[in-house]
Amino acid sequence: MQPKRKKLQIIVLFQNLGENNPYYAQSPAPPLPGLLLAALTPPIVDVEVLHEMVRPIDYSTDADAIALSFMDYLSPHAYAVAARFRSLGKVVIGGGKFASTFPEEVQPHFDSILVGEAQEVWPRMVEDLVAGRLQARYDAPLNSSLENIPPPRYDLAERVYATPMVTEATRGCPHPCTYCQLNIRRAPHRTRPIGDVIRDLTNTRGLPWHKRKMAMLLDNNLGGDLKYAKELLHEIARLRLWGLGAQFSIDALRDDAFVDALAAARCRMAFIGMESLEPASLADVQKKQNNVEEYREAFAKLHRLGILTFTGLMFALDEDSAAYYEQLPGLLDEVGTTVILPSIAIPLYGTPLYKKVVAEGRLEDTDLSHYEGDHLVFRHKHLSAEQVWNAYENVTMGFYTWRNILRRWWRFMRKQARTESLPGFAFRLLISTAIYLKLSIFQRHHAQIRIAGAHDLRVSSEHQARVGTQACAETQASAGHQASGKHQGEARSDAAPPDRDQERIREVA
Ligand code: B12
Ligand code: SF4
Repeated sequence: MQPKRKKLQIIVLFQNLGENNPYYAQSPAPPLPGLLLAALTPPIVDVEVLHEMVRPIDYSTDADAIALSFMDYLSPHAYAVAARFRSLGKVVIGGGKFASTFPEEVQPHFDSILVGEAQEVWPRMVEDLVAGRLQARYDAPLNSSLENIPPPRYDLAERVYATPMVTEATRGCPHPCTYCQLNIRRAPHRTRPIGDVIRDLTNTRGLPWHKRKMAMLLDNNLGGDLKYAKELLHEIARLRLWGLGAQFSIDALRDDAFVDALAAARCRMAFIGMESLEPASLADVQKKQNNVEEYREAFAKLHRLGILTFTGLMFALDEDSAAYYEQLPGLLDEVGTTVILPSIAIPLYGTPLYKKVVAEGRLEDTDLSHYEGDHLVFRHKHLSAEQVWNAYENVTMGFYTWRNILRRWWRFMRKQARTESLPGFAFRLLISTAIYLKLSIFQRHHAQIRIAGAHDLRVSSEHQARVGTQACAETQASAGHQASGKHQGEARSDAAPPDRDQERIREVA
């Protein structure tokens, strides 16, 4: 009798605020790792993908092995999920950004981990799994080749995703922003062969027709190599997509040929790390490529071409002041960005920002489940936790009132200049409206859920602030673990004990 074929389930974790009160993000597109790992999986096992962002984990799965993908703030949750699956007799493999940066911390929670990128190593891991010789740890080189990566398995994405076609063309970024994951252990900026990216965008097998025409490039910074980016966009233009999303740093917009290439490729959404309208705060985090004076015209350039701007906005940067927060709603209106992704600055473990905050004795909360952008985990240089919270809450909620959403939509529609036939222009307006509303609703929903939990968050941060003024970061590590918060329950029971946290701080600092 043939031995039973093994089944592998790949789970991309997300923070759902615990099992009793799950929150499902309304993101239009899935992240890439699950679909990519599935594509890299040799056909010796059955494979399925689950995004916790849109549906709960099924612990009664008949899969023999579970692969978990997670970023830093999800690590306590990942350890809990891994422990539960392991107690059910499953083999559990871990990977992703955090596992790649802190393998010693992560490995004990898993049967096996991958440190680094999957393309060169994952097929061998699956072979070893099937042959019963899985090792505890596999290491991929820091500059793994990006050639011949197969197209992601879009057909395995949950149907709720409006844009399942996600891929990346480049990896890495040349900029030194001190809070960025990429500046923990710098890898060279690399590009994929253009033919491979085009193959990804045309591999629409298994997708309904209306999802074959929209795609998203999830690069860290597509603008990291502008010559490559322009060539790629010219090839994408031939695909005549209905809409493309891309991410790049704002300096790329100084290159008009790049902007034209975006428009020709029918880019309809540009994610840009705007981060702050306070020049001193930008300078403090080494965001040298951002010039606040240029924002307005840079965004307007894109809006005229029907490309909406989805811009990151960070609170609690060290040079932020109460006066800046007061002016912020007006400043945002002036620069005219269409959608914002607000978050509180996160000193991700290992980043230069983290090292600075620790060195200055300002780290107050070491519960990694709080490193998701909705908690203030360090003491601000000039402002109280309350001031930061109020600004985060007021600016975000104010930005996403229905009135303001509609006002910005109307402004975006009026800005667009017609460069094509009338039906073509009408179609463009329709697509950009759909993307604008989908993104605004995603962000409004996230804000409402997070702000609805704000009382708990504030209680937590006030508690932190009180202890924070009395002790240095190392002695405060345990205080972070005692703070209350509705969504902390699940993670807390499995989070590393305080002494481990202190050890980790010392190692990284
Ligand atoms: C899409 C995206 C999102 C989406 C979806 C995220 C999700 N995971 O569900 C949204 C918009 C929701 C999001 C939100 C946030 N994000 Co985000 N996001 C991204 C983005 C642009 C793409 C992610 C992706 O698909 N990458 C491509 C994959 C293929 O890369 P990868 O994950 O490294 O995977 C490779 C390896 O690590 C490995 N691997 C990965 N998983 C596994 C698993 C196994 C088992 C194995 C063997 C291997 C393996 O193989 C892969 C291929 O080589 C990245 C930037 C980037 N390009 O990576 C930022 C990024 C992941 N985000 C980041 C951050 C900080 C956030 C926020 C916290 C920001 C904020 N302050 O609001 C929030 C979290 C909000 C929240 N409360 O949930 C950071 C991560 C930092 C970190 N280490 O935790 C990144 C890297 C951006 C950056 N440059 O700093 N994000
Ligand atoms: S520009 Fe973006 S991707 Fe590049 S280092 Fe800065 S934050 Fe990271």
